[in-house]
Amino acid sequence: MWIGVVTLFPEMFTALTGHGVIGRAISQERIELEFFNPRDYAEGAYRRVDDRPYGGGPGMVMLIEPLSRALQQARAQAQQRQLRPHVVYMSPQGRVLRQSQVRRWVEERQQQGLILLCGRYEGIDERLIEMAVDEECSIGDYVLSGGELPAMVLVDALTRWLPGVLGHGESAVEDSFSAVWLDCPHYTRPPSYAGREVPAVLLSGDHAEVARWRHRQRVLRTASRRPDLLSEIELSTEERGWIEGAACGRTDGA
Ligand code: 9D3
Repeated sequence: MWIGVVTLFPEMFTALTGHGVIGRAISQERIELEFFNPRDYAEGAYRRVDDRPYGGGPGMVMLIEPLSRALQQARAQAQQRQLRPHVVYMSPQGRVLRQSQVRRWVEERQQQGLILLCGRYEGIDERLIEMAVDEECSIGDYVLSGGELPAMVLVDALTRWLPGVLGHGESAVEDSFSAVWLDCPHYTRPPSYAGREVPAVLLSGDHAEVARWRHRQRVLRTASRRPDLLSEIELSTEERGWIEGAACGRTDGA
């Protein structure tokens, strides 16, 4: 999957490209990131990329021309590869990213690629959004300093779904399960630490009982910590029973 990134700070992306599964996916060319810096298309001795907002007020707005030229370069590179990428503007005004959207993008855009537009300052000129942006994407309701970290979040989330990126046992399909439910608790050696024991069922060797225990933990944790997620889940009778049992104080599954 080809991803063009329009950013004033391409160096930030080494945090993503130099480490772990994403670093490996890049060196294996399962994903290709190409950067386009509006600064390289800015004019004058100062190579300005921002200016004061019409109407006044604090902060600066990214100039449309350097940004638009960088975007055109990205489109030209995509065209050379016979790609027709969507342009996604990382923006606090966008729809909040969810795992379902990540999956959709992988399915829809894997063949055609994506161009991610990272804003700085107060954002970009609205006319560029109207003219060139297909979708706006936020990663959540908190204020960051620009679109680079959100773009890295998106690339990380997308890359995990590409064929061959995750090994056995850490399949993205299995993770989609944990996109619905919160995860169960995990334990490793030693079996006893500071007087705290690993739950006996995990040492029992009874795989069916382990699976049942883990599923019940996922359900109970989701119900107590993220009840908002339950509205999207159709509960089985057993799952409903676990939740109602916990609500009246039982944690023994009875
Ligand atoms: C006065 C209003 N500004 C706050 C200082 C609005 C504002 C402008 C620019 C808020 C954030 C940003 C920079 N953020 C992003 O570019 C961004 C972002 C985010 O801040 N949170 C979650 N997702 C995203 S995607 C892009």
